[in-house]
Amino acid sequence: MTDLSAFPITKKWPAEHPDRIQLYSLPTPNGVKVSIMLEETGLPYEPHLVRFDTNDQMSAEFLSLNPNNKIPAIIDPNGPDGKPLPLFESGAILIYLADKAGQLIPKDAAGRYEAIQWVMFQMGGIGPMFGQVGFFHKFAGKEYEDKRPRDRYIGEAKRLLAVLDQRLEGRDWILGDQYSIADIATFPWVRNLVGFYEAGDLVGIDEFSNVKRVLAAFVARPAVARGLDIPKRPA
Ligand SMILES: N[C@@H](CCC(=O)N[C@@H](CS)C(=O)NCC(=O)O)C(=O)O
Repeated sequence: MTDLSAFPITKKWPAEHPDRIQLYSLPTPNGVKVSIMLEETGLPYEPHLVRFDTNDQMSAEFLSLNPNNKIPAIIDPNGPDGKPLPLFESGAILIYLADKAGQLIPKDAAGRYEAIQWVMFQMGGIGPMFGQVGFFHKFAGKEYEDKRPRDRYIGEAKRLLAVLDQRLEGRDWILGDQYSIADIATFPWVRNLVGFYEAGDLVGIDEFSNVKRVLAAFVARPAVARGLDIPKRPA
C-alpha cells in the first residue's frame, strides 16, 4: 500500500486511493489543464477541491506542496525511480504527465521541443496577459480610473491571439495533425477569455477565425467536457 503520509497536504485532503495521482485543484483555466490532461490520457487519479472562498490555497498544508499558493498541484505516488513526485506549475505538470503516459507530446526530439515551445508561449504570454484582461475588465481593476493598464493588456491579448491565429492557419491543432499538451495548455484560456471574462468583443475575437475553429474542436472533445468540471465545485 502506497504511503503518502510524508506529505502534509494529505492531512487536509486525505487520499482515499494513495496509489493514484493526487490532484489538488479547482476548475479555473490553469486547473482544468491538468484535469483535462488526466481525462485525455486515462491515467488513474484522485481529485481534491481547493476552495478559494475559504482560502485553502493559503493553508499550511497546501503551501507545503506549492509555496506559491496556486493551483494546480499534484503528487504522483509512482514518480521517477518509483518514488513519489510532488509537482506544481501547470506547464511542468503537463510535460510530466505526457512523458509518463507516452501521449500528447511528439516522440521525436524536434517535435517534443516544438510542443514545449508552445506550452511556454501559453505559460509566459497567454496565461498572464489574458489573466490581466480579466482583472482590468471584469474584476477589481474595472473600477480604476486610469484605463492605460486595461488597454495595455487588451492590446497584448489581441497580439497574442493574432500569433496563435496565424499559427493555426492550415493546421487542425497547434502542432498540425497532432492534438497535444500545447492545445490543452492554451484553449482553456481562450475559452475563459471569451466566456467567463466576457472579453470576446473587446479583443475582437471574430477576427481570429482559426482560433475560434480550434476552440470549438477543443471543447467538443468528451475528455475536455469532463475535465472542465473537475474537481466539482461545491453546489
Ligand atoms: N503559473 C501557474 C499559475 C497558476 C495560477 O495562477 N493559479 C490560480 C488559479 S487560475 C490560483 O491558484 N490563484 C490563487 C491565488 O493566487 O491565491 C500555473 O500555470 O500553474
